[in-house]
Amino acid sequence: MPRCPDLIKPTPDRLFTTPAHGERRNAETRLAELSGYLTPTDRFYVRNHDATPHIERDDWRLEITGDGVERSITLDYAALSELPRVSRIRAIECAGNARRFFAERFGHEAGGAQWHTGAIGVAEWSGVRLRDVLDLAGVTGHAVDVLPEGLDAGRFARPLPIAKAMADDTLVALAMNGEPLPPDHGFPARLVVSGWLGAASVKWLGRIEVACSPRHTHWNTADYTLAGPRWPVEPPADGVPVTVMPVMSVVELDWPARLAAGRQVIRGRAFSGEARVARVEYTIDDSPWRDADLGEPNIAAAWVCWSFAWTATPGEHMIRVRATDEHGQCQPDAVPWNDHGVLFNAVVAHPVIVAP
Ligand SMILES: Nc1nc2c(c(=O)[nH]1)N[C@H]1C(S)=C(S)[C@@H](COP(=O)(O)O)O[C@H]1N2
Ligand SMILES: [Mo]
Repeated sequence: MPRCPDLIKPTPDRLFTTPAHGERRNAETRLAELSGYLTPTDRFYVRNHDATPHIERDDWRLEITGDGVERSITLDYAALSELPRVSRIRAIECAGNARRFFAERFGHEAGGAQWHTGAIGVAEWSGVRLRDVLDLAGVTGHAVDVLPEGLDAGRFARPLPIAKAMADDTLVALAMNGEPLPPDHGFPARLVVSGWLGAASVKWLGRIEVACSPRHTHWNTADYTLAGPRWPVEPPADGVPVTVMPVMSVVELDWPARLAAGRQVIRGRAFSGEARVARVEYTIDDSPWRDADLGEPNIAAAWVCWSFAWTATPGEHMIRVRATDEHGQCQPDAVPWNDHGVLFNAVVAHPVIVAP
């Protein structure tokens, strides 16, 4: 059986791993296989709640409806394509990225796919502004929430507040890295919601409701929330719905990494949902923290590439990295438990085995 029978794109061992409890349809990027600033589409992680649906572009329609628009409308692909074109380089990161570290630190698993740190990617997304699409239906001054719904079997849907929906960089993307969206990434149209958890970026858009009252779905009340004994509850949610992703860094090495002794350049990426990353520091085996070099470009809500040189000596080592964004938000040493295992952004010790 292939790694992900519910996906269309190949997910070879060279490019992907499978997170535990995420079999069939979740593929984690092997960060060691990154090179340029953007994540190539063939190695971009996939997180699906159902099998990738087969959608023909000519049969596809997008309905805009709800009590927050003056009239319901239905658009086809050609109508959507006539709106002004925009491109943005943005990350999409699953709220559950790095979930497995809850198990490591608390002794039991948080529910969901046990991702390492590879449930993040950065692409150039091209399409139209969600604002321009909604305006075709006449958004009223009373609209509160926008609820995009997917055409996959479970009709995945998670609402956004109207202000975020109307933001200049909230896109209905039709293309990824210069090519039409691949089926697994939402063909023919998906949202890209800058800086927010991946679940906001609904794939295979089929319907968008603009509502004058708050919307609630499974995915902002019973999942993708910070929930558990120590968290407040915002009914009808079981906790606090996740929105912006926190500052985070990843190392471009397998887990554990195997390196040859001698001079190595260690590389990685650092990301913050709302800001540019201002600083990346590292320590090896508890040496004093030092600054890594930051590359260009450094785009808010995308990521920055970082690197440092290291003379690796044979044996087992631990690399720790921590990023700080331009607002002074820094990766913590620990995060409190939450039942769904979202927003793990604590500093982790990356194991490295250096051969003699
Ligand atoms: N329709 C639909 N949209 C969806 C999902 C889904 O299962 N169905 N998964 C969401 C989640 S949880 C994430 S993290 C991102 C992943 O986007 P990617 O598969 O393009 O990397 O898509 C989001 N959009
Ligand atoms: Mo996700």
